[in-house]
Amino acid sequence: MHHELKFIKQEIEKRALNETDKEIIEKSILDGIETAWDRLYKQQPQCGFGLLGVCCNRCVLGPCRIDPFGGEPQRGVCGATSDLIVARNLLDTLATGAAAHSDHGREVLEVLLHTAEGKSQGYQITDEEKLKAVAVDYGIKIEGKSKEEIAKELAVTMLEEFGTLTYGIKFVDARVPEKTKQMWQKLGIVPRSVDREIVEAMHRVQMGVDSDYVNILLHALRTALSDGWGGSMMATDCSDILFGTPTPKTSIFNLSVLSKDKVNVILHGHNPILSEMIVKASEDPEILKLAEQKGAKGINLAGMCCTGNELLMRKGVPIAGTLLDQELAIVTGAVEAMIIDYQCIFPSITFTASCYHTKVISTSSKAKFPGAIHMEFNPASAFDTAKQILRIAVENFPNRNPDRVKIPEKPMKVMAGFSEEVIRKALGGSYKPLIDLIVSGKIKGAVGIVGCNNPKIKMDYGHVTLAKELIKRDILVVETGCSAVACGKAGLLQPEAADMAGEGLRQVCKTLGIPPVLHMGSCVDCSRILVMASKIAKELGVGIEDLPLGGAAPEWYSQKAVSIGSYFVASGVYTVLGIPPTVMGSKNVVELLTDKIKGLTNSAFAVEPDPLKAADLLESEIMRKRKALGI
Ligand code: MSK
Repeated sequence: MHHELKFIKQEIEKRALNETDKEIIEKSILDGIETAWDRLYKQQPQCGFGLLGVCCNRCVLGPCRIDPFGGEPQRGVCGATSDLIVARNLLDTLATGAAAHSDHGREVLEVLLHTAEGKSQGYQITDEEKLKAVAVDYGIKIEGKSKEEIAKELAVTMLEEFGTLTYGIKFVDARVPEKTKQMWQKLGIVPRSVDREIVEAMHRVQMGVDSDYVNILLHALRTALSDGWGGSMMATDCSDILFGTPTPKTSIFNLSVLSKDKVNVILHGHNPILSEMIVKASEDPEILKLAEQKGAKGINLAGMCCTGNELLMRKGVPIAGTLLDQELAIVTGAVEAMIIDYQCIFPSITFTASCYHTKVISTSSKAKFPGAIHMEFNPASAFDTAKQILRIAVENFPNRNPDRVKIPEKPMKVMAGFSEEVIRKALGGSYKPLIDLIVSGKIKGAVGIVGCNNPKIKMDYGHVTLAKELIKRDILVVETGCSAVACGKAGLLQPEAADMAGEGLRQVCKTLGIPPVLHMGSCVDCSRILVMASKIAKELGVGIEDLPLGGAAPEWYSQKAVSIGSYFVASGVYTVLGIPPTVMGSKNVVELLTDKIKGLTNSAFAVEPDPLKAADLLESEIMRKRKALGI
């Protein structure tokens, strides 16, 4: 028994950094619930060919694989080498991620269009100032037009840009610094439209089409740019128009945000169009009365993954956790309903829920989960559906078994809501004060830490260690996605965290009353980082590739992260990955992505699992760019 307990404690320590997570991981082990960590263990050893990216199963000549040690076979049945197989697999992966972000964006645009036409229920145009600013970027005349007319024209123009009608993305014209654009023109990677690049990527990976790994990787960069400066940027901007541009908010993070006496509803997934309506419905008197009748003291909404980030940024809704917290939230035994749309939802989530009283409610026709209650969500009846969904959650409250409930009691305070607009306004309307601080060396530069959790790395360790190390070195950190949540759980998103920063950054944060790690939103909101970088570059009259910036994804898992990392690198931002991508089976591909690309975009990928060494790499790259700028 003593040995067993010791083993459990060791296992918990290996799995997570945060104490509240550890408490529930212990419960998951004692309850006998299988989680991602257990499934990773059962998958060992993982396929060596797969890890190197040298297996190909895209046609039935195969599946084929290449001997990574130089023996036979050296070519697949079609004749593809390891370079081609690796590059094609990478393009396929990246296009999947770009499609996910961009399809999310398209749904937001459709809601904007329906709202402008008066065909949606419960939505409204909340940020007219942003609507007008984006319309101007899109070359739309706004004088004398109602907000609905402008919104309709904007939504239709953006939706057309998804296809092939316009042969260009207006955000690229309006927002990318001239020098950076010229770099893309030289490389032939200016994105032409969102869907076009993704469809062309699918065409190129068909057997017998693109067989040149360099050509494939260049198209990968173009596809990623159509995501970052296209689909994701449209998602961010139009979500701001519909639901409001984020402003600073305080809230709380981690599994302690669940309530002992209220109906707990977790909002998990990515798109704010569903979750915003659930927030609205949760304030409906009829729903609140039902909750009271069922013995609850109200409704407690908590976010998870990026839908959580969307709600936090605009409404201050607390966040229960990141990717690896989704199962743990259910294991608390206190969740009445987990409402999901799409992306980052474990296919096994309904299986986990079946061990407790939790109902999983799926809402998108494109993401069904066997065992979930499916309540299709569409803009025309959004509010009614949101109420129906909440009724299911409330009626499930009496089924909660108090003997199986364990909720941690250490919520962590956070400050979030740092949109690009807010940061710029706080600086007095231009980036000049920030540029001055960078020139003076008080702030050496900035790094965007983004991406997920991955059970291959102790949960949150990569994000938190890297962020702490960078701020200590006077490097400002901006974050999105699960990275921001990880650092929030560790207390880095509070103004008091400035005490952990180097002297220069500490002074700046104390003067402005901001944390040294700024939460800029969800995964699609990495586009806010691009906009901020581009505005700074324009003020300085240089390209983004010249700025002392870096990117990092210490614990990434998703195809979407491949797209984000690639549009960072294509935009000129050196990016360090904590988990190796599946490209190591091709020396040529690795050399191109980590070295040769520097001559093309003044940036590159690096792979470094140790966050302290990753901080060294990022700092030296920032210093290199400072030197080149003469500062
Ligand atoms: S939610 S893509 S696990 S950051 Fe955007 Fe988190 Fe990664 Fe999903």
